[in-house]
Amino acid sequence: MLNDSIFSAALSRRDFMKTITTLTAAMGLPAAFAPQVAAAAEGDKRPPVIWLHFQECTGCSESLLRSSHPDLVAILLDTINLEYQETIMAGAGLQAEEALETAHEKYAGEYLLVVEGAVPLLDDGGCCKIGGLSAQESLQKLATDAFAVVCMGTCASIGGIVTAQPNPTKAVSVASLVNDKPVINLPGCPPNPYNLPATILYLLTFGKLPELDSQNRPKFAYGRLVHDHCERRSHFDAGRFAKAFGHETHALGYCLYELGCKGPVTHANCPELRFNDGTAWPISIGHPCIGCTEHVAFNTAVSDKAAIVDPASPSWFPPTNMKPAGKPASVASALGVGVALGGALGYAAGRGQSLPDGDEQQEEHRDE
Ligand code: FSX
Ligand code: SF4
Ligand code: F3S
Repeated sequence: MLNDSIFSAALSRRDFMKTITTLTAAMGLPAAFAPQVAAAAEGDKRPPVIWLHFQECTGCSESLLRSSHPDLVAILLDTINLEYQETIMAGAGLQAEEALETAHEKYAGEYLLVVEGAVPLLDDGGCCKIGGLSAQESLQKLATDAFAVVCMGTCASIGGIVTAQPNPTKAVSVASLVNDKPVINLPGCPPNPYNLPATILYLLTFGKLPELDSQNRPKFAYGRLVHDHCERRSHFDAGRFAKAFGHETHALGYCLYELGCKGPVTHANCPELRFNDGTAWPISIGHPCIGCTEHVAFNTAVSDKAAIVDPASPSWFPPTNMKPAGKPASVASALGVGVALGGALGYAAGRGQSLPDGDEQQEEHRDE
């Protein structure tokens, strides 16, 4: 077992409950469920986990296990029985292969198989072999006896950067090769560090897998659009857009849609949970969302504009009386400028005038 963590010893009860409460919220549950989740985390049931790495950058492990998340890592490692994980295990070579073989036999039918990375099919997978087995052989062997397969990251879930054109290794996602087991996809390059512990704790707390969407992603983590929870959304709704990286409109924190933000078509919980101990996420530091949890990423230029299906604010947004300032040109073309849209859409359609330049936008901003 790899669970004797240097993090566990330093975890106070207060820190434990704080992180459990965050994980409870990450599962979409009210805070009242926190004691139940805590009991599951502290219980005797510790699901065995075998964790494989194929074609990837290990950023998924890194974002989860890095030391800025000591409480999260401590809870994860105390909750599961981590039998094999190539990034953090001390063993190597034959010793590591024996550990994998032992865990496979001992926990057949019980273990959770966590996989990072895509699977290359070129030349019988010769470009990614571990312990004499290609990634595909290894996956087939271990998925067969798994209780369920968790695809950690976009590469494993949908192919990600590894399968980006021209896909030189003819790689495919893990999810596309597993047909006879429950598959849970946790895309993101990397996925939010809370998503794996939340998924495992959900399983332990309720004895069942979380509800999944049509792409096998837990709805609690991937049920919302980045755009609908983005801190720059009020700028989008008011028509204030960053014109270029480094431009004053960018420095003022305006909406990044014109710079290619894919938030309007991306499902993820980044705006709420953020990364690096909740301090930052791509949009908070001025970079457009590239849609890393979706197929749109890696085969679309960062600067390409996302299609806007519905420019209106969600109905659950508070009403706004702000005077609209403009709208991005691609929104106009997507809608057909001049089309009269009723109700909430009328607000967006009313912004049919040309996009003000940066100075005008700032003037607008200062007037508020
Ligand atoms: Fe892929 Fe993960 Fe991106 Fe990297 O394991 S989803 S390249 S963060 O490391 O697989
Ligand atoms: Fe946020 Fe991007 Fe939506 Fe603008 S387009 S509000 S930056 S998610
Ligand atoms: Fe990925 Fe977009 Fe979140 S790029 S990390 S889904 S903000």
